[in-house]
Amino acid sequence: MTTTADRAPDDLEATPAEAALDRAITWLRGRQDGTGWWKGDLDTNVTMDAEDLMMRAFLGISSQEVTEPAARWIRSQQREDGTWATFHGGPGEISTTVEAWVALRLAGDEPDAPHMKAAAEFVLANGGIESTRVFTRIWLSLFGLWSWDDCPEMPPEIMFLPKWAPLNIYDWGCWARQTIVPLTIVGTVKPVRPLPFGIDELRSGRPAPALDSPRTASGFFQRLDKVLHGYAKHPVGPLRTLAMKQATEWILARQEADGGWGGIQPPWVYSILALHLMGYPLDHPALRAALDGLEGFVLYADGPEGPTRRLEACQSPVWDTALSVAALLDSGVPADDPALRTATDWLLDEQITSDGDWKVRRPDVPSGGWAFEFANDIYPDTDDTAEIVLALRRIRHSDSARLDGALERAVAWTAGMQSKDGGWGAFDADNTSTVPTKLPFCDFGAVIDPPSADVTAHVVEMLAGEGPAHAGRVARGVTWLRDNQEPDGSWFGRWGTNYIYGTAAAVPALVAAGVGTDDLSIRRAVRWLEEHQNDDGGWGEDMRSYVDSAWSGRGESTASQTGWALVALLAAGERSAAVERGIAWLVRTQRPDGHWDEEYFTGTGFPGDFYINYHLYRQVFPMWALGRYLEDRT
Ligand code: R03
Repeated sequence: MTTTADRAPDDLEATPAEAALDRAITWLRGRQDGTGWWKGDLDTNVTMDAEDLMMRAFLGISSQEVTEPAARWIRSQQREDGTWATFHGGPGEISTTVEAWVALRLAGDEPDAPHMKAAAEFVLANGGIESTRVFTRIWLSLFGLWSWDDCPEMPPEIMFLPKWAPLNIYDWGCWARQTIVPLTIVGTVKPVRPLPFGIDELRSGRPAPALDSPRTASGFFQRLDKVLHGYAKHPVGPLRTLAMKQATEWILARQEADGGWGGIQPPWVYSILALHLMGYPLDHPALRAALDGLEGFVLYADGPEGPTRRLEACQSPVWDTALSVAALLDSGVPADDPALRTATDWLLDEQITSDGDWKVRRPDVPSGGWAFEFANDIYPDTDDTAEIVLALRRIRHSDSARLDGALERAVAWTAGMQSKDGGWGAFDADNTSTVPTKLPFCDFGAVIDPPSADVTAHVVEMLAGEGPAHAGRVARGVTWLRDNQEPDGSWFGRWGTNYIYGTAAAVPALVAAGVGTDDLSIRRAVRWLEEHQNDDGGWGEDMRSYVDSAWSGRGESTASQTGWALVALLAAGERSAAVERGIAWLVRTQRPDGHWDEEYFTGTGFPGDFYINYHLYRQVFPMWALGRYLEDRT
């Protein structure tokens, strides 16, 4: 077959889709690091930067070199109405706006400046700091701007709970686990370091809301919280000391090679605070590495007002590399292309061959997964691992024994991480207890990691290609997917937005697992996608679909979501006018340099609460679609 990669970009016989794909290949090749990986910027929201400035103020290490460009970035993200949002085009969000306001006060902005007054007005109109999330009020408490008595307790004695007991730390999603362990220390010390300003401008004076009924789980835990507050004033001393020591050791044992924890900002920052409060000096090797390592998550840019500095919540090199390898392969780049070979070698070096927290629930499963980030050996995830296996199975490598061995190991790990219900969560098996979600502490973000349709689909698609040994697991995964299809024919997207993402994962997986393209579940998915195509030919879905089902499958067209929808339709065997119009949208909206623009966020950190703009999604997913579309026709 003649691949698009074989053709010169100015080939007069290339169709518009072929020419677009050629330009896209060139753009993506040009973005590979010399050592083999791809990494797009990962945009989230200004709580990252606000908390960085608050952390520095708390530790007494603020500097103009950090504060000024960070404040400039925060100001640049404020919208006309004075608010900050958690995604492009989203509504003002109160906790984000409060944290940004405090950070700008730290940077010297005066409360009567117009932009600060506008922010304060929005905060007051929406219930004041009394209405912010627990994490925001913990930050305020560190400075005496909120009372520790009015923050939910999270006692360090949670470290003593055995792994079968409700609420033990292994019943929490790994990101929540890594966050609450250091926060038990912070919340026990309850430090207060006053600032030279107050935040009365943001107080509504509203009394705390009434407790829920004692017969509900949330009402029960609200009352338990009062008991724990009492206990915190007179704890059994030696127990508390031992618990704090265990928490500290747990944290130290999980520090990664880059100085951080879990490859994500919250545990990183709270672990720094916890170690510091346990008496570790800032020049202790663990804290030195942690503070220096944070610098690796910083993105610098030149804004219209001067240099800016912003912090990534997380970094996605492994994920981006897997998606990019697949994009190039789909585009017809040969399986032994040098760019793919260096990417493969880099990925092979990243494979995790040591144990992590996942082992608590799956003690008999040997290691072999991949994590999302550069350094996160304790928390590999099944989603990254599945996508890597899918991509690398198609690579022709000079050391095929090494590649095969690595993939065998990865397949065994992923298979072993299947949950009892037949699905797959991202980081742990059977992380399904809903008890943690009922705590008053947990008012932000998912705190458990149960199986989701997108992750289950990626794993099913991968295992389906791994031979009959996995047929039983695949069959149970297929049943899980069938059982979790929405009544309208779509699937929920846990880590990408939203039903378009879930559906784009599920359809190719079911087909790979042998479900016929004429099966009713596939037909219903196709119909849902076709019904949600925009008039311009693209697809888009607003983040609001996570809180309001009227937004399901609806929103302005974006490159990544159009790519996803097409991937699903093509897997379903569709060669329809809808497909042609989608392809035409991708061709029409591509930039001359082969890239696509995408201001809208299409990645999900936590449905309803935390969203991600992965900068490479706008590139790799259109390439998946164009490549698969063209491959079919040659
Ligand atoms: C896309 C698929 C691969 N996928 C991995 C995706 C990783 C996504 C980045 C995660 O970044 C986080 C940011 C976070 N914030 N707050 C929390 C958090 C966790 C991860 C958080 C929320 C609640 C609690 C603790 C921490 Br409790 C900003 C599978």
